[in-house]
Amino acid sequence: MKKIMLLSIVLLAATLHAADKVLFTQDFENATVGTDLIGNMQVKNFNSGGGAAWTYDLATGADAISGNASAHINIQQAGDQWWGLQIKFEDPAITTVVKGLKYRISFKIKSSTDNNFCQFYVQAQSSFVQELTIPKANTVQDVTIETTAMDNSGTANFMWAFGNYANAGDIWIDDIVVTELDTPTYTPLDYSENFNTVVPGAAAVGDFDVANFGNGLWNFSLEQVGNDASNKCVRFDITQNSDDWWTLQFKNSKLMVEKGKQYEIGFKAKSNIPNTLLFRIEGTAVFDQRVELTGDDSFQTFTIESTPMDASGPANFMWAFGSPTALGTCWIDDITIREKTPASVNQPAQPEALNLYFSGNRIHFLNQLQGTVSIYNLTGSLVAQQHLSGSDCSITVPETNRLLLVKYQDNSGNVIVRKVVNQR
Ligand SMILES: [Ca+2]
Ligand SMILES: [Ca+2]
Repeated sequence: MKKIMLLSIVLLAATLHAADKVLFTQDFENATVGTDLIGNMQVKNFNSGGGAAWTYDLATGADAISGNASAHINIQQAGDQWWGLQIKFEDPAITTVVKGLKYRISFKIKSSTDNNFCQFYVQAQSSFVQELTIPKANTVQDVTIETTAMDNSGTANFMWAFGNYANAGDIWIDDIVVTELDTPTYTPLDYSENFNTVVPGAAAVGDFDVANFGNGLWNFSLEQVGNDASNKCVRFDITQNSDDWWTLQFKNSKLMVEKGKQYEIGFKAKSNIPNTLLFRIEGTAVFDQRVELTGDDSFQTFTIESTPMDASGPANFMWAFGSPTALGTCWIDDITIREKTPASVNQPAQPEALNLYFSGNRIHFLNQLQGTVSIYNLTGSLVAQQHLSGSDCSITVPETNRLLLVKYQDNSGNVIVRKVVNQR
């Protein structure tokens, strides 16, 4: 799946783990330019027949974007194929990747034009691709890309592809570092969006895509909530709909879920008329729940608990406004998506955990106890009771009893009952 990610977002990438391993670096300081080469990077036009044309060299001195030398290309024509113009590094001794591991690629890049564009690939052992917009001209930008897990082990190539894009010009690249990431430690999903600071795009609000699958019409915008200028929500004006639930979708496709986990989805929604929408999780499991909106123009708060996921992987968290949502205006705010914390289950204490003996006029407890011990005789009368804390405790009981019942209740309410015979 291709995703466009602005550089400012990419900058938020994680810091290095302790066991991460740097695979290769290239700062071009000692690089030389050869045929289809800058240093050990292949720089090749595969699509001159399709109109692609570029030159390449080292930018040095004041023209370098880091240190005294940087890779530089000048694209005259991007051609008609994405794969036409490639900067690529592939070396079996260096770029061997491992199935299941992820890789981080960081580099500096500068463009002579606004909104330049390339695609970054890790090929051969994965289908990873990241579309990369370089929004601002003549500004050196630090980019960090983190791949998905590799599908296979073996030699991979790390590639910047510049073909088939109208906005060409000069590109400088430097300080490339490729790092193999240690097996990621699992962190529970904990996502929230209050829409107060997001900037809407043509078909997205922050992390959420606003999708129209053809048979509907709607507009979306950000709208202030009440009198609080700092509080925004998303407004949807639906003017055409279809018989399909999937026509109009508001969804976050960037989240990963774990097999067996359940998710709690919180949000606020309102509608100007009594209305209904469908909340849906798609991907590793399909989970649906209808949401009824009263139409009284005040936000209702919803909490939805999913069923356990069938598998680990990417999932869509979706609010669908197709049928039977009626035409009208709906608003959404304050979305939270969190892994459900398992309720703590009181495990019944095991009878063998109660290690005791009865001797003389005392019952001795040898193991760690935190709770109340009640002693009954065989007619059911309470003969002694005491709160015990710690190990090596004892309770005094009437010596006349040969057989007693010991009831131990721990502080969580778990109960063990044992018969105990006086050893004298
Ligand atoms: Ca350099
Ligand atoms: Ca808000």
